[in-house]
Amino acid sequence: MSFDRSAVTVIGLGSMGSALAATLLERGHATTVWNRSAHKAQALVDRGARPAATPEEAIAASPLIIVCVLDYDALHTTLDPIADSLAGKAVVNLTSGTPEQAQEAAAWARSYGADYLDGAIMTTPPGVGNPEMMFLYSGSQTVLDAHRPTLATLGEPLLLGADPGLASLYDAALLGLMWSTMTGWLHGTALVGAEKTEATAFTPVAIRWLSAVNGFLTTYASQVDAGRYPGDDATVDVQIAAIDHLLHAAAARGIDNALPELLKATMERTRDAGHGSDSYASVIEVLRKGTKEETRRKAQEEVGSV
Ligand code: FVH
Repeated sequence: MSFDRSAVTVIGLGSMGSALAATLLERGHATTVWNRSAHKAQALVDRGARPAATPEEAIAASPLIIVCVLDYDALHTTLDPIADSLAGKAVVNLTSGTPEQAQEAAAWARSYGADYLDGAIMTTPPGVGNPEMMFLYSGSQTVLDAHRPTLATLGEPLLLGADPGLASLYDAALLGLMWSTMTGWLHGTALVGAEKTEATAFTPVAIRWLSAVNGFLTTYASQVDAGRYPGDDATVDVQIAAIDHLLHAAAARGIDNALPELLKATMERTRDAGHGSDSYASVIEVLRKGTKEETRRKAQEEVGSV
């Protein structure tokens, strides 16, 4: 059987899978779709997608299989019973999960003769198809090289390395960054909002501040890599004094202070570890130690439970 090289199958037609399939269709790819709840395929079929009656039929239709379901349980529920049909296929898994789940899925796919690329979508469904949006990939470079034009229609593909877990690892790290940034912005928005400043007035100033913060990150990245944190811009001691102003201003206006209190406690642990006159980048020493302590605690718990 011969294939159109750019033919693609999308398995999973929730909000994200539907956006992926719609974009592929728009860009002229022969797109076969399958979803557990078949009715979700209808809007795509109306736009030219080919509906598959079963996951097996969907896999047979294309050399490139994109999977975007809720989680890895859903992926395995769908594909395990028909895993033999994956032989010779390129599987691109855009389902969110942990690095370990991605590594296991890669080994599982390889054991059935499929080539596996894991991916993390760094946008929401409306951003699919925008070349400025990042699609992080890790695993088989062969899959990315063979299908780059198709995958590039979804967003800019960034290959992080051969370890299939890397895309999920970066995804987790970047979502953590997003949540802390958005919660910090919302805390600031609540604070100025208490004095009748609207979010739409505060936000342009906040965004301009974030571009200065970008510069701090660039400076501090080199310090983290070098393991030296010269406090020649602003020291941890100075930041601890400054965060008290935020805590006071927010408490006086009835704003929840859980986030800045956590930040202050982390800065104080950094100071207590001897980094008071170092830059803010030295907080990484406390965060890394936390990871080690957590790992040790878990290991002890596991030993204790045997
Ligand atoms: N939506 C987003 O903005 C984010 C952006 C970053 C990446 N995520 C991840 O993408 C995966 C899918 O997310 P989604 O937004 O499309 O999610 P839903 O709209 O809830 O669709 C879920 C699909 O998964 C199917 N599904 C669920 N359970 C099973 C199962 N046991 N067996 C087979 N399929 C299953 C579900 O099918 P149905 O309920 O329609 O029958 C949908 O197709 C996800 O990993 C995000 O973290 C999206």
